[in-house]
Amino acid sequence: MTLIEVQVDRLVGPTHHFGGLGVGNLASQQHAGQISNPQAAALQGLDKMKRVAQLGVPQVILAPQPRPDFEFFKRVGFDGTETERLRQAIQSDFRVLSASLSSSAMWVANAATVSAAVDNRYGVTSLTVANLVASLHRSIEPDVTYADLRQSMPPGVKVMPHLFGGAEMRDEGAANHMRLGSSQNIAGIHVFVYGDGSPAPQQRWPRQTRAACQAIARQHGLHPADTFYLKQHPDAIDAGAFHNDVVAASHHDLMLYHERAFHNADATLAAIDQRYQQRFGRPLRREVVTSEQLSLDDSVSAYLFNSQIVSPGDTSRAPVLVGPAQVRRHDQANRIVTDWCDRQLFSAAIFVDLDQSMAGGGGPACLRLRVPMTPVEMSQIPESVRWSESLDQRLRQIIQETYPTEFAPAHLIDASTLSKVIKAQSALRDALSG
Ligand code: SUG
Repeated sequence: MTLIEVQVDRLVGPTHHFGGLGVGNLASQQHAGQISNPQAAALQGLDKMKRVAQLGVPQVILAPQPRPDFEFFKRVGFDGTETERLRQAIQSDFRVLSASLSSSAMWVANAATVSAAVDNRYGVTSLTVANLVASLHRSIEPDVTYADLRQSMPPGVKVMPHLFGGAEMRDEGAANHMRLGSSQNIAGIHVFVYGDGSPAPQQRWPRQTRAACQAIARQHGLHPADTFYLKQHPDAIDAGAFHNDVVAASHHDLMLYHERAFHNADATLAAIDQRYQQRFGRPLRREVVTSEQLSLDDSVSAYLFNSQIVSPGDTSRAPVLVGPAQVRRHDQANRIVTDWCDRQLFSAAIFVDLDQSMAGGGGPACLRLRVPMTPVEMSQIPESVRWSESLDQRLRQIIQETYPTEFAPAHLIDASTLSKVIKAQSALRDALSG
């Protein structure tokens, strides 16, 4: 029996903007205050989904989370009607305003951590929604994420609410987790990556803790012998790798990473190799990129490791790498991809323009959550959220008709902009609920 990685993306919302809110995220900080183009951002996301779906990969689409988040205004002390709360935020607290409008839920690699049914003691495909407590704007995502995943996943899939425990349990989901396996329905090997503990980064706050990783492994009932923990290298966090998927990627038996992605990892990596070999009867393929080939700084600016790796529907083909256009424009990064393709690690490399997402620090891999499913589970995904040519067309039309082409939070002073944003979001929710 096979196991297929379903790709779940969330549409970029009409209030996508550059708030500079991403903790330890250089692109987010560099673009803070620039005017965004939500319409282009959403279309770029849809273009990527189309490229992936056309490879024969199952693609699920979620609607943007509703913004502004009027409940959040209330919880931080703004009262009155929705319009009054919004006006108070505009007048007195830019960070709260910006957080309430953030489209950051589009980066669904941070939505949840996932294990396949075959991986865990309960025999149930399991997801733990990430609490995202490291940043103000992302901490408002989990409740809607939970509801959306419940609705869009097959009925047998277990979606668990986010971890409790505040900063000590801070969790950013699949961006800090790698499932090594194969296309067979055989238990995978789980590698969790955390950033806290000694040695600590000098300049930035690690967003994922070891305690959170361990709690998720327990919740899912993962087998301890199949579960490993790696510490992010503090230099990588300081260089702007605010998530592991900025300096490492994985797919089935392939693990790609920068030589400075992990701290003191040799023994754990050797144990992972051994486990993989025992389980799958062949070696894990570990591809290490040295600093000489590509510096940490350039890994962060080109986002090579944030490429999305997918197995095409034509199973005779090697996986396809879907990289950000920035990689093609970067000589060294591009050379590495060419070498990987020459050596048949990938049957093709496709480059996609995601400039609007990249400016917030999100590449192709940030924009998707992988959920490994059996064909039976896949057949139970609600039709309304599955990518199809006609759904793609409908969503594009709504976005072209309703999304602003320029946006900054202060634009919401204008009541007609607010009403357009709200209309756009509800039209998309309707289109995706069948
Ligand atoms: O959490 N950016 C996101 C980017 C997330 C990328 N995800 C992965 N690497 N998987 C973040 O920092 C930018 C928001 C702003 O600039 O206002 C932001 O939230």
